[in-house]
Amino acid sequence: LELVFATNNAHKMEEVQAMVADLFVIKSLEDIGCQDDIPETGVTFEENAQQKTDYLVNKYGLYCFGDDSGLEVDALNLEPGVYSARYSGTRDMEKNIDLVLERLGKNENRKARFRTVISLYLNEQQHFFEGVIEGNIVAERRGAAGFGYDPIFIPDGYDKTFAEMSAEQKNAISHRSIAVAKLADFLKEKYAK
Ligand code: ITT
Repeated sequence: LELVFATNNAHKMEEVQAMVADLFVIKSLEDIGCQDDIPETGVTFEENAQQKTDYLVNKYGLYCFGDDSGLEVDALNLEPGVYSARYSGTRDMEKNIDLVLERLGKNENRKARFRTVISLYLNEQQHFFEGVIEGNIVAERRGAAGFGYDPIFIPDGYDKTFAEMSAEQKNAISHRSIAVAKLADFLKEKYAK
């Protein structure tokens, strides 16, 4: 089985590759010669994830999956949420993290979660898989691994931020790995040889 992963985010590609390497072959947008900036205008993770796959289905007729994800902070009314990639109005993650920390200030309620929704389009059918990990936002950045908001998020039950964990540690518990495990189970059950 070959599926195109509708992402321009190299970190997502790397994480998902490591999770499904022995299950199916992932093609990148580069592999299919797509350099487009796929529009993301939805107000839910589902809508945005499906926009990524709809785009490839409509333009190339390819079976594919897409990942829309973000950080939901309780004390910020679940922001940045679907706006995680451009919370400060730019894709500059330094600024995006600064804005979360600034808006949260000294608020004692640091509860937050990462959410991933994967859209899969296969055999003329649309499917969704979701992964969530609960945790807390720290006062200051910690760690240099991972990407995005990893330096300010500590998953429940741990004392390290995602950015202080190895890729293997993060991938063992992350929102993305939970969603990818559901995708993998589905593919194994339905399409195993
Ligand atoms: P694609 O749409 O091309 O897949 P993107 O980076 O624009 O890539 P999203 O639209 O899903 O992805 O935006 C999600 C943002 O949320 C992303 O840019 C990160 O800043 C953040 N994010 C997503 N997953 C994350 C993770 O595992 N760790 C930390 N931050 C994450």
